Amino acid sequence: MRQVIETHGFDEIRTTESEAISLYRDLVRARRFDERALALQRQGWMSSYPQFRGQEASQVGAAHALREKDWFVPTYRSNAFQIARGVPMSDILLFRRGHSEFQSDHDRPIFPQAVPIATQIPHAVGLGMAADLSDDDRVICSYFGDGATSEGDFHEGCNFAGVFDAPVIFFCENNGWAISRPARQQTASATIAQKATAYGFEGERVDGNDPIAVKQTVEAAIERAREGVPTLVESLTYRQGAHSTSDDPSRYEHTQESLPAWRTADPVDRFETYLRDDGVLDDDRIETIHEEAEEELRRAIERAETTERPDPDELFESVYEQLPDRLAEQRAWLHSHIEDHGTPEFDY
Ligand SMILES: Cc1ncc(C[n+]2csc(CCOP(=O)(O)OP(=O)(O)O)c2C)c(N)n1
Ligand SMILES: [Mg+2]
Repeated sequence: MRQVIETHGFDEIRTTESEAISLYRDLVRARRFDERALALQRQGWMSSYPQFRGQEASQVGAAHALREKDWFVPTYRSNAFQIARGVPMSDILLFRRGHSEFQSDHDRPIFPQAVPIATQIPHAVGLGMAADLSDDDRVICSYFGDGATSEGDFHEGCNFAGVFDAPVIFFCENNGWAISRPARQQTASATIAQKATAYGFEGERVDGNDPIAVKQTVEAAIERAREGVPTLVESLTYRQGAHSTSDDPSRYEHTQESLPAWRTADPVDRFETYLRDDGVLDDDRIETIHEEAEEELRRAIERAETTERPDPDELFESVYEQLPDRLAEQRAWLHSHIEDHGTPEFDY
């Protein structure tokens, strides 16, 4: 497993000072976003929110490895990746206020967030096969959790990618939990990474709390993918918060005594300490980065608040050309409800 946190000197770990600061800035942007988003949800400002606290490095590091043209195929917990990839924070907030499409005109190749577990994995493989068939050297990076590895879609996606040499990175964020189910009860395999062997490609474990290690792992996986060899990355990280704002972790034991300290360590604090020790960051610089992130967030919230609310009819679009009777009835009910009671301002 790559664990470079004990290594010192940026030459040794193949990164530059400016890249290290850029990683740190994105960790801070992601962390502040996550904290504020949780508070906004609690105020009834937006719908249910899945925190990613503790997983920032596992996402930001990989986002820095991807090239502009590469596809990112996210889950509901991949917001830190999207922030680092340049998706405006307002878009992420608006998604949680009912907008299904990005509202800004950013042009990053990113799929919609998948909420059904593992369904995005075969989509990612299809994208990879399409890229391969059209001689396009794009790589597809698909995120999912430890729980997703128990789904048939995971197996089918990996099997197809191995058989058809699809340029895909299967990025499993092993955050220790699938809601209340500890990861150690998810599989009888010793590791998730080793499952790659059965599919005929590479599997690698990485310290997911170390953004530089994650970035280097994904860079190597991109190179392999371009040669037609997929990689299953198991990023060892930790979900510090609840599963989502609908979860009550006090109903299950939300600690895992058996995990080592590096696994549950806070990735933002740890990287900050590392960069301070190396003389790359000082108080002033850190304060400026936090202030800039706060200002960006303030503008994103303002933009989200001043964006017109989505048309409730959008709920019924995009899936069926012809609405089935059952959904047509529900739409008619919604219309009469709005006519009688109006559209509620805050009803999350
Ligand atoms: C197909 C499907 N089954 C069940 C669920 C309910 N569900 C939502 S999140 C979750 C756990 C997923 O755990 P993991 O894959 O480890 O991702 P994490 O939430 O830890 O990021 C489950 C079972 C779902 N969304 N989709
Ligand atoms: Mg999980």
